[in-house]
Amino acid sequence: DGVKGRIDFERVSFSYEGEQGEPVLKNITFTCLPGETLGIIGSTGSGKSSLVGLIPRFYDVTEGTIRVNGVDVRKIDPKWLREKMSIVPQKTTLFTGTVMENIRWGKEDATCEEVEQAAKMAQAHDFLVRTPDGYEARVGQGGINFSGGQKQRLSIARALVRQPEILILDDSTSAVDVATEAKIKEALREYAQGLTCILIAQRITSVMDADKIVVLDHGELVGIGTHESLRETCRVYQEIFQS
Ligand code: DGT
Repeated sequence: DGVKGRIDFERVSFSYEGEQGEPVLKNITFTCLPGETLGIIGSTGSGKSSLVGLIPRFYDVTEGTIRVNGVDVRKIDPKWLREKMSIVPQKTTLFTGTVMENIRWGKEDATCEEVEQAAKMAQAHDFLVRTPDGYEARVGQGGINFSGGQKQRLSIARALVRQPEILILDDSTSAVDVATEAKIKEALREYAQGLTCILIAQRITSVMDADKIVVLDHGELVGIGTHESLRETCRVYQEIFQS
């Protein structure tokens, strides 16, 4: 199990089908080791979401290779891949139904305890138990209207209840305050040991304590390293840091 949750990008380039011109990703190489947290940062349109979408094979690479657990993803059944990983997309998608049903979505056999544990890590448990119906509260039409940040936390709980090997958060804490975001990350470190985590973020504070950070600029990897090293060596990172 030494490679569980490992991700390798090897000279990966990618263009969306039928699109002419500059590729969306150009010659990207990096490794994310099992249990590591990898941050991805870069201006809007730099290719962050496209990059993570290649891992569960929402799209396939145009050139190069992506390996998950050492195996070329093109040789892996996408169904198996998506079992192993949870992606929280930028836009949360809750449906009309109870909170419990929403968190369980994708793992219908999860016990109430597992749902609660996931909600605790995602920092959703506390606000849920403060609502009159708790986990039985209805989401959506006629139900409780959660704030943007609360919906993001429910989406993260949904991702965690599946107990993935790889968790990908695509700007999923953008509406969550910095203190709560820090609590989520702390809970993940404490309870989800061995989980490989990829965090796309707009703000540096969201990724600065990651094991390493990939800096994207117009589809190119222009820096990789810790916050400290990038702050000294990567111009694009410095610009984001100062903005
Ligand atoms: P964000 O979310 O605004 O911070 O931007 P990123 O960094 O996540 O960038 P991404 O990967 O969404 O977009 C990179 C480029 O790819 C950008 O020029 C828009 C284009 N693109 C994104 N999604 C699609 C798609 O589904 N189809 C096509 N044809 N192009 C797309």
